[in-house]
Amino acid sequence: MEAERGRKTLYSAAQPSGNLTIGNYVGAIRNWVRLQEGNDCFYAIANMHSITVRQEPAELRRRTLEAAALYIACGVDPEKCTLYVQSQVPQHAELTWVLNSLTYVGEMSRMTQFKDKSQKHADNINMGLMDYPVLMAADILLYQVDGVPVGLDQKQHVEIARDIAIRFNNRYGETFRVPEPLILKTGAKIMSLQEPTKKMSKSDENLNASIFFADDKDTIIRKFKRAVTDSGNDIRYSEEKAGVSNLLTIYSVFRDCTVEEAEKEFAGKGYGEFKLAVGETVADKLAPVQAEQKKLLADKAYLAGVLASGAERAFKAARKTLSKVYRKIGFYQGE
Ligand code: ATP
Ligand code: LTN
Repeated sequence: MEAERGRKTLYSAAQPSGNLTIGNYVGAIRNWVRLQEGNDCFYAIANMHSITVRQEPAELRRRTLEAAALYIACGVDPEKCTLYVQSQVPQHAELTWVLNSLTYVGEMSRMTQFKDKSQKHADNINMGLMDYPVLMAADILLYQVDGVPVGLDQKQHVEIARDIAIRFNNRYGETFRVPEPLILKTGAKIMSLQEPTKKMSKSDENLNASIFFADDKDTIIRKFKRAVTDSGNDIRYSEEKAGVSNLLTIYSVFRDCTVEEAEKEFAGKGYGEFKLAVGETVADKLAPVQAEQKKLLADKAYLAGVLASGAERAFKAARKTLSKVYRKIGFYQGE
């Protein structure tokens, strides 16, 4: 972000559909924390997106609060940004309905995530799963934002949001600001520890593939020790060394150094020592975040207050855009 160009409005969200992984943190949440300084940020817990795959209701409710507590524990500051739960702002669903009529079935069925999730949940290819990017476009466009900080896997969805905004503006006149995806140079796609050519995902069936925020130190170290690397022995970032490169990226983010500095630190050392150092560094960084999350979860009244005032602020901003949209498309809004 070019801070010198003044304050921007930004939007992002993550689903409460499982335990958050260090992939979510490295690719997105750490950037949310950085960008809340000097910008007007809206950050949401996208529970409406979550129900596109089956959820257990009590678990979804619990995870929604856990996600809120975790963002705050990671440094998202509700005094500096608007933090809220998506389903508490009805305009998201309302704008989705309007945008649905400007979106083609063909373009939705070509989305990578839709194809992946349809394969994974072959018994539940529901309309919501296909409509997911339109709901995401509504999220973003309601707040007239300049940028959307996300991991690389969500770039395609931000691009479709841009296309829909441009389409609407062309048909009905200037209404939406057209947003840019904001993707970090380092860490935009953290890979699975078991299959380093695949994205680390919170819904991976192999629990050894992902590091969760809820993992304890022993588990974290064990998972890193088992991480798939290669048969070589040099700790170097390169395309042919997906596993080692992924570990170097994770280490550099959690150590707050560059990948080159990390390579230098481990020059001549073995994979075993390297993996242990990565595990210890990550575990030591997560421990205080876990403790803070636990503390926040013990104070439900505080969390409820934060989310209520976030929803109220979001509602006001969203209402303004939706009213403009309704006017443009000819929806009766009274005299
Ligand atoms: P799933 O893995 O179950 O499909 P998800 O983790 O991709 O879910 P979200 O929780 O909604 O879905 O993602 C929140 C943010 O984290 C998004 O900006 C996404 O791009 C980012 N993100 C998710 N996984 C990674 C990853 N492995 N590396 C970098 N960023 C990621
Ligand atoms: N689909 C996103 C989460 C999400 C989002 C958004 C991200 C929902 N609405 C709006 C950015 C902007 C994901 O990461 N799975």
